[in-house]
Amino acid sequence: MNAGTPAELRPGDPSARVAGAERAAALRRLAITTLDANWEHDHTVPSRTLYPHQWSWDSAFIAVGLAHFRPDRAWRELRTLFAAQWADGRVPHIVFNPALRAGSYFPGPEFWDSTRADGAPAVATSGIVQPPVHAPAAWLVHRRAPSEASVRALRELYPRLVAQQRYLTGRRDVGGAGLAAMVHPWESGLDNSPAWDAPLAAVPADPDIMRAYRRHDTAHADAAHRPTDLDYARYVALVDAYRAGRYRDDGLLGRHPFLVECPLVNAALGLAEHALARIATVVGADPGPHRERAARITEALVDRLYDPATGTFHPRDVRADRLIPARTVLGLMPLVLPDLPARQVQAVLAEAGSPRFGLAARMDRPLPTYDRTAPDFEPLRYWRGPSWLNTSWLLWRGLLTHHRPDLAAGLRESMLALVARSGCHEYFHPDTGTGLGSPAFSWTAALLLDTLAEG
Ligand code: 9WN
Repeated sequence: MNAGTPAELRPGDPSARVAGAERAAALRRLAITTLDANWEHDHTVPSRTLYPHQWSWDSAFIAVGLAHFRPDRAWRELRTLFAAQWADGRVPHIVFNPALRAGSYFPGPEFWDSTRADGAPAVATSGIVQPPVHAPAAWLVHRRAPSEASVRALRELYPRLVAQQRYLTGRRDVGGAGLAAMVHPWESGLDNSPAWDAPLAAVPADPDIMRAYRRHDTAHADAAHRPTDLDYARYVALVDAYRAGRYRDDGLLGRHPFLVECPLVNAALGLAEHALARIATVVGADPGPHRERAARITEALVDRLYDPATGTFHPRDVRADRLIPARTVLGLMPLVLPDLPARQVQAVLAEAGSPRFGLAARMDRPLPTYDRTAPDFEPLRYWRGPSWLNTSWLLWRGLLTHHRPDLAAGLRESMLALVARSGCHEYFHPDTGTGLGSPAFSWTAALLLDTLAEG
């Protein structure tokens, strides 16, 4: 994929360097304009059309980007999200903006009905979570723009971040090994990844149920690029089941039809403890317990989700007690962990460099979200093939952590080329780089800023 990008970055060629610098400046301006346009008084919407409320892991990525030009907003973004934290520590995956009219997103606040659940905040939210990338994000924001205000913000956030971890490693430890189990594919952030096909197939759902609701997403994006109605029937059935128990987590194993340990959620969980150890030293708390918890999470992740036979990480279906065979980008995400053992680092690098994902120092195509060689690889459909900036960015950070600047540079260039060609789209065709989904997507802009800054 090299369509439309300047002939940048041939080492030693001064005109290429100028083109590279101009491209970087243009990309930075585009990213800032996109984030400014999506700012909504105390948070950033992922997209004005498709996602007009506040989303949890989006806000973490967005804060990382805001730190590059509006650190005040970065802290505001995180503060607003954590103000909606539940009493049990869960950080909801959506915080609804009460000023928006009913029907501006499905499933909306009336569907989640959160305010009747114990310990929910006054503002309407969803009842599920997303990958806990917030502590790492808070640390990056502080590191990018350290100030008295950032130390104050960290002090305020620290107990909330600790409570978020406690919720995930406590109430959500359904498998009993110290990892968090998801109760819904939306909790992974990769909603319709092929990774969820097998456990979702076991979820009883009325295939016609979607006739009773109006999907909002397909009014704003091509239905062929989105999850199917059958996917949505199961998403709705899972929310129904969880909401019927008032979003309580006791006894989930006996009653909830979808329980999965995801490598991305749990890699984020471990990385969060590493970040909390650093934050603890700034706010005068003890980093020791965080380091111990980080080590336990990495150990459990390797023990439960790594398959020596395939040489990659897989989600574990807790109900069926087996690994899910699909090879998705989720399997590469544990590379973000600084204490990932050398054997698994090598395995992830081999998987990423295989024709399935094509990572290289000079990449001819961007990183896909699913195995390119799989017969059900779908280059246009959401998380079933297209390239997304957030999974690429997480892998890029992992490569920097594990001292692979050559591969990190290749991946970085492929990310910049995508946006240079198509703009701040939500996701991209993994062969042509054509932009898909929302054309002004916040985390694409935010993570672009961060990627640009560390060239
Ligand atoms: C459901 C907001 C969110 C992201 C998710 C992405 C998509 C929602 C949807 O949009 O999910 O949560 O309506 O499809 O899959 O990762 O956080 O950008």
